[in-house]
Amino acid sequence: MPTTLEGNLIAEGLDVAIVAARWNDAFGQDMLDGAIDALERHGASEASITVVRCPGSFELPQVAHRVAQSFEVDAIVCIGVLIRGETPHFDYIAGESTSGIGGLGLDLDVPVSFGVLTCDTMKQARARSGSKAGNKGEEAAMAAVEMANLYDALDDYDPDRDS
Ligand code: DLZ
Repeated sequence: MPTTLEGNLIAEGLDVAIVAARWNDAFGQDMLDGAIDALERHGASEASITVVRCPGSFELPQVAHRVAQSFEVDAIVCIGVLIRGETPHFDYIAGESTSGIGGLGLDLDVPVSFGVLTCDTMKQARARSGSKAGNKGEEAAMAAVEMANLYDALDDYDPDRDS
């Protein structure tokens, strides 16, 4: 049998920071609430969750980077809502936000999850922030928990232990 390493969904004992952008907060707040609720339902205490608010999705990578420098966390969840307008502005912000958050995950010692909606319409944003298509804030929170526990499992793993 090969060894399989994976992270569980137990949030007890994990310190998690949620960085949430304020743009389109009608949907962002529901995603933030979903993320907090998911963490608490999986064992995180209120005191172990820190919410950091920033202006827009463009700022998410900058603030998440600063969070990792400022205090100890086991994982960071980024939450934002981008809704396409009439100009290419959306594409520039979405690109920076996505590649910035992805790059951070590679640079930092802790996982950074991506709870950023990139929608063409408000209807799509509504569907993904707690109605028909689920709650992407909740999904990002659970991905962060799984990743933090996976990193712990990797840190503890010794391939030579049983040989
Ligand atoms: C400027 C802007 C626009 C047009 N649209 C959004 C959006 O849909 N979602 C979002 O999170 N932020 C948006 N922003 C704000 C930028 O992310 C950023 O905060 C500003 O350009 C200031 O740097």
